[in-house]
Amino acid sequence: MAIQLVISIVQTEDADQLISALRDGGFSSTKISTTGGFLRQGNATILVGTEEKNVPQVLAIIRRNCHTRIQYMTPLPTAGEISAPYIVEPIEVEVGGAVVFVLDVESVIRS
Ligand code: 2BA
Repeated sequence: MAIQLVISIVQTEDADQLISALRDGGFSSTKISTTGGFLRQGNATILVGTEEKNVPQVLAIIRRNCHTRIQYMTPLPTAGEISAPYIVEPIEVEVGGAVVFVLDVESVIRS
């Protein structure tokens, strides 16, 4: 029986709904609080270990429950700009729905 690990990085706002939908679908999950390297804002990483044949169902649940949103970030001034008058213009960044990695699992051990 081939097991795969679905790692999905989702927005914090979507995490609880996603976990509930996974549970309704019969899937166990683990949520880890994480931080995106670009925006430096909190997000959530959801781990689901499941049989390979179930992965399309898990991906469909993720797709249904994770939404695209616009976030704003304020770029930091460079060294040369700090002393000069500096107008901060927030930039729009589209985030999500989810960034998903699917990995083969060598073994599952419960002890
Ligand atoms: P962040 O790194 O905070 O990135 C948030 C959003 O910023 C990204 O949304 C993307 O639209 C944009 N972005 C990221 N890096 C950028 C750059 N160098 N220049 C311009 N825009 C950039 P998503 O692609 O939906 O990613 C959401 C979160 O998923 C990321 O949060 C990060 O935590 C994770 N992620 C995305 N790609 C990843 C990867 N290849 N490896 C590991 N984690 C990843």
